[in-house]
Amino acid sequence: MAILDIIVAPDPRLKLKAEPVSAVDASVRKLMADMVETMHLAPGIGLASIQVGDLRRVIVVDVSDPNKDRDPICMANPELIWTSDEINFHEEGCLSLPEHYVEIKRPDAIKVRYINEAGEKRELEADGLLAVCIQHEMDHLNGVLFVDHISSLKRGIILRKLAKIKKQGLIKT
Ligand code: K1U
Ligand code: ZN
Repeated sequence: MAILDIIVAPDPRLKLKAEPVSAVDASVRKLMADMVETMHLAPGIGLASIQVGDLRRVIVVDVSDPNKDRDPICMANPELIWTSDEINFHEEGCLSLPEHYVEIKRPDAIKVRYINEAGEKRELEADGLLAVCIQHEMDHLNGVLFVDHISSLKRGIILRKLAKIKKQGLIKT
C-alpha cells in the first residue's frame, strides 16, 4: 500500500470531473486500499480519487471510532438513488481545504448505489455524519468543493488564504 499526496485548493485538478470505472480490477482495488490508508493517516473520514489526482470515480469513507477496529467503505461509481426531503446543516471539513470548517446544508438521509472492492453492486442507506460524508465525497467526483455551497465572498476569503499559504511553501501539494 502507499500514502498518496492530497491536492490542496486552489488547484485546477480539484475542478475536474471523474470518469466511471468500467470494472473493479486489481488496479482499482489498489487505488481503494491506498486511499483508505491515506485517509486514515491524514486523518480524515472520507477521501475522493480527485483529491489524489486520479480521475476514476472512487470514494472511501470511514466514520468508525479511530480507537476501535476501523470499518472503511470503498465505493466505485457511487450514485445517489434517493435523498430525504429533510435538510440539515452540518459542519464540514476537507483535507483539500485544511483548517477550514463550514456549516453546509444537505439532505439528512440518502440511499447510494455503488460497486464495492469485490466488484459487487451494493446499496446503502445512510444518515447523519455518514450521509454528509458520502455526499461531500461524491461532490468531489464532480469537481465540487464544499466552498462551492457557500457565498462567493466567503469562498474567496478561504481560497485566497490557502493560495497565500501554498505560495509561502507551508503546504506542498
Ligand atoms: O473529503 C475530504 O477531504 C475528507 C473530509 C470529509 C468530511 C469531513 C466532515 C464532513 C464532511 C466530509 C475530512 O475527513 S476532513 C477531516 C475531518 O473532518 C475529521 C478528521 C478526523 C476525525 C474526524 C473528522
Ligand atoms: Zn473534501
